[in-house]
Amino acid sequence: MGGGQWIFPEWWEISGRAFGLGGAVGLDGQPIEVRIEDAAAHTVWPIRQMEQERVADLAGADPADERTMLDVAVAAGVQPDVDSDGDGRERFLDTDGDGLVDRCVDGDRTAMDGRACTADPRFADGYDITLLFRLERVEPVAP
Ligand SMILES: [Ca+2]
Ligand SMILES: [Ca+2]
Ligand SMILES: [Ca+2]
Repeated sequence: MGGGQWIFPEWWEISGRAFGLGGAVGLDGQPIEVRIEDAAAHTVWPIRQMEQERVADLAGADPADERTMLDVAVAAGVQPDVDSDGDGRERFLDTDGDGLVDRCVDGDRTAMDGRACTADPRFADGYDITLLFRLERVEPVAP
């Protein structure tokens, strides 16, 4: 998506749950209103997409910022927690402390050095992400 404000990947696989369901039915028994108070959406964000999402594309970010969303997650101490390719959990490291991942360790412990390692197809795990929503009912105000 253009505009540089869309940080989420294409969610080709997503599941959701809704809590606090309510509503009302009309005289014919058909629903006339459905309310959802809380909801959760779940997906796995693959390494392949995270290493393509640049921080610089975010609104208000420094265009010279080379970090990707994977770099940001790794710098925050968060490693992928979903073994998508079944070879064990992969690890990503920033060995020189510049904020950019430069070593990838595959599930079988094979290490690959260099910035380009994150684009190697052997690295295919992902981050389990759940987004929680609280939906508040509002009354529209006339303009
Ligand atoms: Ca793996
Ligand atoms: Ca580095
Ligand atoms: Ca792998």
